[in-house]
Amino acid sequence: MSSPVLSGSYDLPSLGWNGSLAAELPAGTVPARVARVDRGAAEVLCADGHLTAHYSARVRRAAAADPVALPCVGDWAALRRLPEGRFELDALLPRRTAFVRGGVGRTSQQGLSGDSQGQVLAANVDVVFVAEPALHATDTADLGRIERLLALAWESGGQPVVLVTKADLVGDGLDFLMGEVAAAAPGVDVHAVCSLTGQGVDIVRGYLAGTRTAVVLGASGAGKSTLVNALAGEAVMETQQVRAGDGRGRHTTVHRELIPLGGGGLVVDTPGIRRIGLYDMGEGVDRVFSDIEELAARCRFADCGHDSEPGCAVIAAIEDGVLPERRLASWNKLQREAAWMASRTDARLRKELQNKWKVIHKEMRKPGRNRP
Ligand SMILES: Nc1nc2c(ncn2[C@@H]2O[C@H](COP(=O)(O)OP(=O)(O)O)[C@@H](O)[C@H]2O)c(=O)[nH]1
Ligand SMILES: [Mg+2]
Ligand SMILES: [Zn+2]
Repeated sequence: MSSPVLSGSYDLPSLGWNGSLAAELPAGTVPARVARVDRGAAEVLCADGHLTAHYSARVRRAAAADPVALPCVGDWAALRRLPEGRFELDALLPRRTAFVRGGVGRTSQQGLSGDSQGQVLAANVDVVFVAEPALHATDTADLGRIERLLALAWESGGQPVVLVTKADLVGDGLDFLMGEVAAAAPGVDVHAVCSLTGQGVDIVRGYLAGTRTAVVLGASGAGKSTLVNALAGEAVMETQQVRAGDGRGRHTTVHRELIPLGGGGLVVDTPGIRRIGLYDMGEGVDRVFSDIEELAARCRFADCGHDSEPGCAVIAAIEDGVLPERRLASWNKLQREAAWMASRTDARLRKELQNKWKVIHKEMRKPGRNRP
């Protein structure tokens, strides 16, 4: 049986292939970029086209030991051609960046539950677009969602950018809205986009110059797939049909998927994630709240709790209307979550995680190792 070729052939450099990746490729293998994953197999883009490659026993074993070793969208993989002509995904090349989420959910007892193992949502991503629809972005909870996604984005190693989508829906309110969002995203570019009229789409495309790869995050219905289609110039992703009555769409995108854009660059569309947990987030949270960190440095007491202490620069900024009170609450919440996550996982292990896949994949490439 040969691997089903779903379409044509890909020019590797247009997918981001370069000399430093080539230097990591194990002998006798063929490079491919993971476009989508399913259980036990990945759809990959390579010189032989768009095909399905099942995981080798070695990849399955590594992933069973640590989910971080599981192939994910955006990964560069080494394929091995089996005697029957089929390709097997036999190793991952070192990841340049990785978008890792923690396994955090809620339980009635502790408020939070989770596991200490991260899950890689996308790899080798240069830009993380956080899409928030104009319709909802004034809502306090949604500014909080922007902050949470930005914390993850900073940790991923990619450049975070906030996109206020469906800009056509707010009319004159757009300037105010953009100000609110910008205040929740210090040091981050914020752009208004309307995928229907094309407003802002070229600005978004500008982040994908050359062979840069972006991931689009945001709630279901934020307009992510519609934006991806606008970037591609054709309907590559299915978008939601608006339901009669409440004007909201239904879930459509169910897989994370890497889409090479005709004009250069690649973009990963994602389904809406209901609640995305932090993972190894300390620095990401600090960056999202850099304005509060700066204020806190000016508090009278070094250990100020920014609650009711005298000489608190943070409280003073809230009283002066410079800092929204919501932001202090959001900072406290994400810091607690980051600290809780850190307490669940060994600090040394978490540090190691950042480079773990490099080690794993070096191990995986040793000839003869882990062979049955
Ligand atoms: N008014 C308006 N509607 C949009 C815009 N972009 C997307 N939508 C609509 O919002 C709904 C959800 O879009 P979709 O791209 O499927 O959202 P996703 O779940 O984030 O992928 C669809 O009905 C789109 O037609 C926009 O810029 N303006
Ligand atoms: Mg979608
Ligand atoms: Zn203080």
